[in-house]
Amino acid sequence: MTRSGGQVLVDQLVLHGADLAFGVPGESYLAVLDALHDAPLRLVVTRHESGAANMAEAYGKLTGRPGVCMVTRGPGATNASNGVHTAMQDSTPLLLLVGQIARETIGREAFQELDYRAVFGSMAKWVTQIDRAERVPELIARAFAVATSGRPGPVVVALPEDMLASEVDVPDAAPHRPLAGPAPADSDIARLGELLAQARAPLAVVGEGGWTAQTGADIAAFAEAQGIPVAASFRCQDYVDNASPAYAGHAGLGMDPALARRIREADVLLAIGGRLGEIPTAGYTLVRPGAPTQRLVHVHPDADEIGAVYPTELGIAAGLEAFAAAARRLQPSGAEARAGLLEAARGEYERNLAETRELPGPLQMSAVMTTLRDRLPDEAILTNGAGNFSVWAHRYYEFHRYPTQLGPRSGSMGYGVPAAVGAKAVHPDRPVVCIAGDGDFLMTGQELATAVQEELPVVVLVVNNAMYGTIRMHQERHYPGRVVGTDLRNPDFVALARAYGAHGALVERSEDFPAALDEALACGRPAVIELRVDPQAITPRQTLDEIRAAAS
Ligand SMILES: Cc1ncc(C[n+]2csc(CCOP(=O)(O)OP(=O)(O)O)c2C)c(N)n1
Ligand SMILES: [Mg+2]
Repeated sequence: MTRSGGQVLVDQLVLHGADLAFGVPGESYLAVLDALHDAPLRLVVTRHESGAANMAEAYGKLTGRPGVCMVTRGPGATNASNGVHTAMQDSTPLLLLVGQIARETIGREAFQELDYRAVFGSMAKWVTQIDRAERVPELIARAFAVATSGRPGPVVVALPEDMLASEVDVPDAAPHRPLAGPAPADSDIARLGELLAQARAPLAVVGEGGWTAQTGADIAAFAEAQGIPVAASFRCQDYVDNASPAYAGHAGLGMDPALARRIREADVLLAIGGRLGEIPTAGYTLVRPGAPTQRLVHVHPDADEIGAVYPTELGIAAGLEAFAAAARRLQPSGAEARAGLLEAARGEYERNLAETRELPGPLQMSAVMTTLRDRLPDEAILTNGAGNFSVWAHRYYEFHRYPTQLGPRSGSMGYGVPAAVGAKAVHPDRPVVCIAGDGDFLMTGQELATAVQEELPVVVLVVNNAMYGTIRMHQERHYPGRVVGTDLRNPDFVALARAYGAHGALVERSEDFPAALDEALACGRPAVIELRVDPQAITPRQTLDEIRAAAS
């Protein structure tokens, strides 16, 4: 029995477990679209390829399986590159399928021709092109394996259109079975016990790819028994239940100085997953590349990441779930000698959570976040893009379940709306709330049309301060009073939402937000709430004028 290359491809996606795909159609992959006509795989069609790629990225974060994104050659692929970059920085499994020009025209710079190995070479975990339809099962199986193994990441596969249209007789691949990742050696766990026995001020930092809810539960139990505070790496706040007595806060942008001090002064620093990158180390100042003052224990599923930036006292190349289970079984060692440490770190976290400063304007973002914290159930999913507005979300919201936070560790604006749409497609029964800035929202806000078309009732909060506020803040710090390129003259967000067929509401005072939120959550349609905030309220700690005065 023969099938088209496109049909073979779709059959492989389905047998490897894909139930959703996100994309913008193109004439370069008509045979794939045709195969989707009767496939048990829902295609969510977006209005821009960055929307599709970021929805697929969100799918990857939520399920641990590669999010599938389908785009056309040239401009379709370059538009999607934003999501590939985020998947790489965030260690998220992603499969970007690109319709490619016909094989016989390659190398002539034909219409929309690109060499994807070159374009995505430094952006993706692996890039390939499938030149013979007979090899689609083999190479798509490899794509699923590479995207999910070790440090998960994005894989890009170029698919020449004549290859997709050709008819072949080829068997399917075996369904992909994700690797559990190796268990840590007994000697490594014993050495960890020895290091902890001597530790007076240890701290664990959890983060990035390969996490599961079970990993989080085991790490919380381990940390509570051992008396080790746990910090969440940048935008990994849902990795451990924030109600755990061991949870000590978020090592992200706008980090609590008390937590920064604990990281800097830790005697044993236990990095569980993640890379201890630039953000959780406050620009590599809390942990020094080459010569950290902490005794570093780095646990990572990919041995290549261990020792890549910091020399380690103990490197453990292991699956995080296997490591967490072994750590939980470890006899507590040294916990009495550091009695009171958990309570002290926890106390700082709770103080930071409770402390709010009254900022200019009748709408306080801290009150908005407290309302969300009080009103949303534990399974609600929160998404955000990049901008100062996200600092309030990170500081004043609490997460209790993994995975419920979708934020770009790449720092890409425009992530929140597509991530929310993707999340709602995965979990239609859960509330999904996106927090966006006015600048951030308009980078991908057209995906509201996708939410309306696909009947995915997400709630988007647009924090409108009429500027690219983050950059204005940096401007005032470095070039006080010289404002260039950061003011925004915005559309009427409520009218814009309604034009899309969404619900729209404006909130200008803190006390009006709870009712507006309830209405948006209950309306059964995608909803936008514009939160009009005072431009002076630029961070939870300082106003714009204060930043300018301090710098002048
Ligand atoms: C795709 C992308 N472009 C540019 C930037 C640089 N950048 C970071 S924050 C920011 C401004 C964000 O403005 P807004 O969404 O209105 O949030 P605010 O800071 O005002 O709260 C910019 C331009 C970025 N991080 N990502
Ligand atoms: Mg803004």
